[in-house]
Amino acid sequence: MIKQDTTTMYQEFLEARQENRKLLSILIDPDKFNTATILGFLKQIPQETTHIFVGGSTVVNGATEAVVAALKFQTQKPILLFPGDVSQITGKADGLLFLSLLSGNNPEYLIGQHIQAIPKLRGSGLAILSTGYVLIDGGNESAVARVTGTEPMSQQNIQAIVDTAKAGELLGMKLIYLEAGSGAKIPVSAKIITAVKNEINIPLIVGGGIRTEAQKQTAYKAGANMVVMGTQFEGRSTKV
Ligand code: 1GP
Repeated sequence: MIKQDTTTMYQEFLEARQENRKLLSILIDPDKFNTATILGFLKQIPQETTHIFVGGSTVVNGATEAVVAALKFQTQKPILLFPGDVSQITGKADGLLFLSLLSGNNPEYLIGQHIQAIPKLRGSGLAILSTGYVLIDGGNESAVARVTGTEPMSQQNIQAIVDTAKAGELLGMKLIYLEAGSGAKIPVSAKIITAVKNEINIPLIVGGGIRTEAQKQTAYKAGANMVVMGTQFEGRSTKV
């Protein structure tokens, strides 16, 4: 497949926002994924899946690239890296969510890993989507909070979350990702999603703890342009 350039990849997000089309991304954590089950996995994910994200907070070196390479043989869906750190960046994917953890005050995840990534990104052909990543309390400790050493934002403090997302937009970020953390007990509330959506003029991604159709629809109705689901489909590819 010919790699999409940044403009084409981002255009899809912009159009979805303008036309109120819903995007669905299924997240694969390479540490929990068995590539031998890939065909069955792809058959069982929802038909309306538009994107596949690959990445995790802690992934063994090389595992992300192996999963991406295997996926590229079996699906035409765009594969976007969702990396926990620089080691997970591979030019075999179509694009990269270049995540800056705006909710935390850890410089390593605001700008540090990003600088280290540049030699890998040079000439990689990856579509790079600058993403303001906002970690919100999902009712249990998330791997993101643990690995980055940052505190999630309280779901009660809606204004602070809105202001954080807006700051990301004004810094030039192309997407905002509201994250309750993989396996969150409580997904990001509809109130928060709507408040952020009403403030920003860029596409909005929401994930963490969304397991049911009803939860997914709630997020869309509240204003998410893309919903990300991971844990719900992990059981379909158990590592042996
Ligand atoms: C985590 O938002 C994603 O980064 C998906 O979360 O695994 O809870 O679906 P779940």
